[in-house]
Amino acid sequence: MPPPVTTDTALRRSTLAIVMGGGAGTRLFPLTKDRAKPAVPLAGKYRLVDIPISNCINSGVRQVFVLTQYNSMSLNRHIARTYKFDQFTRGFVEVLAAQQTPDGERWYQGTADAVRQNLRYFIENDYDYYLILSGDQLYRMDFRDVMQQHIKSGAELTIATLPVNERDAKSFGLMRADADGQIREFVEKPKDPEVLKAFRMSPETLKELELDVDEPRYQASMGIYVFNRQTLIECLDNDHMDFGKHIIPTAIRDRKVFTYNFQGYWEDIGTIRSFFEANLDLCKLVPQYDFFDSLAPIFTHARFLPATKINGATIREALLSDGCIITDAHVETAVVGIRSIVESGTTLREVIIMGADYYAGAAGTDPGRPAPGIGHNCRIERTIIDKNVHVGDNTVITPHGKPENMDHELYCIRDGIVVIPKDTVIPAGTWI
Ligand code: ADQ
Ligand code: ADP
Repeated sequence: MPPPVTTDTALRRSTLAIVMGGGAGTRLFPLTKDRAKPAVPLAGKYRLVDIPISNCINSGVRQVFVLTQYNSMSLNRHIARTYKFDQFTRGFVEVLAAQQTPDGERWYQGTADAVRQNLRYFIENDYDYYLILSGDQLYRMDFRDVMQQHIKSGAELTIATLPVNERDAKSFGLMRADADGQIREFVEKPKDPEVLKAFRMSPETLKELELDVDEPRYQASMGIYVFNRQTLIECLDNDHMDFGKHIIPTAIRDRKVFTYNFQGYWEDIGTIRSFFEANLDLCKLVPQYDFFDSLAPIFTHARFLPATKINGATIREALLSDGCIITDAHVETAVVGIRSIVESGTTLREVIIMGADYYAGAAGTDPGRPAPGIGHNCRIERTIIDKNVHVGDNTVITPHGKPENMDHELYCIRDGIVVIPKDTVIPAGTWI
């Protein structure tokens, strides 16, 4: 029986959120070379982890653990500086890194293993519900709706789902549910076309969701789960490593597992390509994701940076963060991160510059190291430039004419997008 929680406040207090902060971090490499995945900068001034945490705070859930494979300075610093609650709210956001556990220095072997290794912290308090979230998705969801539905349906486990198309279906957990939402079948990332076909959504469901009945769609797991306390404990009482591969398929056979149908913008941003595209989409006239929603704001570290200064430039469809100086440059479809310096004669087109942690000459900086920023007369296209990168004058960076994927001392190319790792110095006149 689910516990008799009725009021919103009681519900929020009895819910613990667990953000899955990433495994080995290979898919976003080299952005994860020196930092944990949740600390990867997003949209000029945020970090990936700000999305799930802000969704929690906006839903009243203020008890959050972030599970990450390794501790990075920037993640701990960001969380410590950003998420502070007063003593009346019982709120906290804490990072649990794999290497820190006293059970031995064991990396998490998968998502379920990560939760299992930290289970003692999660059951320490009398939480009734566990909200398990992914750390690399761009979306806005009111978890109060999910929780209310979870309780109303009498589910032991609820999985948030959304319809996906045929091309994407293979990379998701897919399911088939009854009319009342109980999941009867589940398959994780099916490769066999026959299996895939069996999971197509029915024309009736497509009509209900106001979707084109002629286009095949599949009901996909968003990797967002609500577990009842006892269900989580029992589901992890084995040595299964992954939620998608093991825990969920087993639970569906033995327990009441329901779907929560989400409708709205949702994007997985866990690969270089999807991360790049989701960032650039934010530059469009009307982006799909709304950072301007003041009722459910996305929180981040409040910095005391000056307003951006523009000394003459042409700027089209760009996000400019605080503390930048742009001089006579052409910036088109670009995300310009905090403290970015862009010098005259430079063109940026389809570019993410993550900005810098400091300005030239800041106390403690190495005077011999060229300052972060983009020099004069550069041309940069389809590139992600990580933080604190110096790009010398007259540099050209473009993926055109190069392999889709490659590694070089100064840069990597992933899915046709050039990535310049954090702290790189690109000498003047370089042609990439
Ligand atoms: P994936 O995202 O491919 O599929 P997974 O690699 O398990 O599954 O990652 C889920 C989340 O956990 C991601 O945010 C990831 O960064 C994080 N994570 C992975 N390994 C981790 C570890 N060892 N420690 C901490 N965090 C870790 C899942 C489901 C599918 C569903 C998709 C939706 O398995 O069924 O369709 O999410 O994106
Ligand atoms: P932010 O959220 O502003 O990106 P970070 O935690 O990444 O914060 O780091 C920004 C702060 O870190 C700066 O205000 C600066 O004090 C300090 N910092 C980080 N790296 C350096 C560096 N190489 N030199 C000087 N200061 C640095």
